[in-house]
Amino acid sequence: MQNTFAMIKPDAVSKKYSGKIIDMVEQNGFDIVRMHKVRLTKEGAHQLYAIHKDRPFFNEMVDFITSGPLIIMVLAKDNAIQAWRDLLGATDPSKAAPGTIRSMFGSSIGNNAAHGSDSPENAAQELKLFFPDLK
Ligand code: IDP
Ligand code: MG
Repeated sequence: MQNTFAMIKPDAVSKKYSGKIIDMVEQNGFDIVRMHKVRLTKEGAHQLYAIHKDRPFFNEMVDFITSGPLIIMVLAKDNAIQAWRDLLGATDPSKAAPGTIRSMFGSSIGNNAAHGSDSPENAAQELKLFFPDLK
């Protein structure tokens, strides 16, 4: 079993898609190890998105991710990091495969409903940032 870090972003939370997304988590064989509804501070957003700090839309990302409550989760499954990325679909919902979370619940490349760590290194970092007590 592997852990990954997942987040239901403010767009999907405000549209009341959380339950549908959590249902997909469970139906696709992930175990929900931890789950919290939280609000990110600017500082938290800067830490989460540190790897994107030189992108032209960095401030837009920070404003969006701090715009409302989000749901953070630790998900466990065999090969969880890749499996969750596969279930998310492409970053741009209009390019995401049918049946993926972003294709079903995302509305733009920024407002794309959910997040998942993209590598073991980033998963370790994101899990430590949001769930520091997790062993
Ligand atoms: P990922 O979430 O699929 O890993 P990344 O390239 O790591 O995609 O980008 C992180 C997040 O930044 C995306 O999920 C999306 O919310 C936002 N983002 C990516 N590209 C754009 C863009 O061109 N405009 C606005 N926001 C973007
Ligand atoms: Mg990424």
